[in-house]
Amino acid sequence: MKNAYLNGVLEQVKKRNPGEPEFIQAVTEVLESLEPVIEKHPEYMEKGVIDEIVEPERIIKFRVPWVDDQGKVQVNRGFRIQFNSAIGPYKGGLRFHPSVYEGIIKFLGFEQIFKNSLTGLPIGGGKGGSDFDPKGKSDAEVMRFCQSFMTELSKHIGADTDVPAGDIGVGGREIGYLFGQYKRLRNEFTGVLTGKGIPYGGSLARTEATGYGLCYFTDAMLKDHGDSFKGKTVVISGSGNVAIYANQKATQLGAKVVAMSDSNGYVYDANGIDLAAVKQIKEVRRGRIKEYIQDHPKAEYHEGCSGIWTIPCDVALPCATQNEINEESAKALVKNGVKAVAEGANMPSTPEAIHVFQSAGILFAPAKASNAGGVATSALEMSQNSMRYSWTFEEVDGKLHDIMVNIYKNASQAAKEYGMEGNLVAGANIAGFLKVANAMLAHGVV
Ligand code: NDP
Ligand code: 2IT
Repeated sequence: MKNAYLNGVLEQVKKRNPGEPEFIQAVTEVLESLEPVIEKHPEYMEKGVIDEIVEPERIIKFRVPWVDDQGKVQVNRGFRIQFNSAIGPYKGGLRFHPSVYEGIIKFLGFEQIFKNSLTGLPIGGGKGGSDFDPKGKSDAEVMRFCQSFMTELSKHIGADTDVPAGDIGVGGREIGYLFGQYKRLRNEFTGVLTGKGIPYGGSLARTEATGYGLCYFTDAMLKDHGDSFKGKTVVISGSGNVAIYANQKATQLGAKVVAMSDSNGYVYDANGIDLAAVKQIKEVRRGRIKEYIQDHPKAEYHEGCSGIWTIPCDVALPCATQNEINEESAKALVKNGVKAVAEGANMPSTPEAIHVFQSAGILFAPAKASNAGGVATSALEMSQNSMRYSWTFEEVDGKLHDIMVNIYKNASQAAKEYGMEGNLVAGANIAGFLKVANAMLAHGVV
């Protein structure tokens, strides 16, 4: 980065957030993208908007005690980072995974500001979670954990204040327990969480939204370059919520998905992954992806996560976790002829991997833009809750589709306007930033 002011902001962020490499990584990328913006609009620098935007408005950190099935007390740590409320109530998921610490929630909350802005809907940025590991826990243990987590969280959220949702390790089951506890504590039935079950205020198509949205975005990007999903070979990492519905939509759009994974390993099925089997393993049995080969003898299972990127494919959709594609994996994808990489997970490509894709001229869709369909549909769930009304699946899916095509257009337009045509990383960061920054300017410094 050449700009001395932006370098100064980054130095300050590094000093204030030691031991949080994921947060520094996310901030560095955004600040780099903002160089041409500062040159054209020095007011964002002069009025302190950039100094403010890298500092969360509020960090809530709390103890989560719960009793396991053996009667033993367990203690986890809970977080909610309310990062930016310039354009709407804080909005973003909750992640339950043993790797969660403040730096992970901070990076996710920071990314969420720009992603939520890109959706065009009135939602600010936030994120939360816990180092609780739902794997191997009984339903009753998960319920007691969720109730304890919400007992504290309920003091800080609300339908017009902060609206959490799911992320890794938080799906329909967890949202149900969290909602039940909020309702009990507050005696109020509002849209305080999204991703709710359909019988109690959930939106149709929210379950599918992130994966579907990722494919709508990728399709728009491919079409803009005279191509489409038809006949493409696709590799998808992960086998959770995002991965499953990305597979479903890519297949509907004419592609063949040949591989999926979990944190232990990946399966390769040259005939195309049998998605019903994956759903049965992951959504119904909460099992491991290697169980797939038990009734698919022609499929292969390999231990380890990174090997999935050595499978030749036209389109790669990383849908598991941060930094899952490093430089070496990116080079393997390029060598094998990948045409497009679109991020379903948050920050799945390292900066070095992004550099490899962009210098090879690969179409690259950054997470903030390409995975925004989940939170966009969450915002549609909030609208429906406020209206005490619900739209049909087709209505929600149609809105999601249009939102994703618009995000693609806005990100590519912003990249062009700031002299970086085709660079959707810069375009998404800039387009997401401008709306939030202008709202912050309008509100003044308090
Ligand atoms: P799920 O918990 O449903 O699935 C996560 C998947 O990723 C699982 O297959 C899991 O494997 C794998 N995974 C998780 N952590 C790791 C790890 N450290 N190393 C390797 N694999 C891992 O989560 P989602 O599908 O909801 O989330 C996936 C990604 O998408 C995350 O980055 C999330 O932030 C992002 N995202 C999610 C949205 C949503 O609406 N749910 C919206 C936008 C982005 P295993 O079962 O072995 O842990
Ligand atoms: O990363 C994300 O955008 C999410 N996990 C979804 C957040 C939401 O509020 O729906």
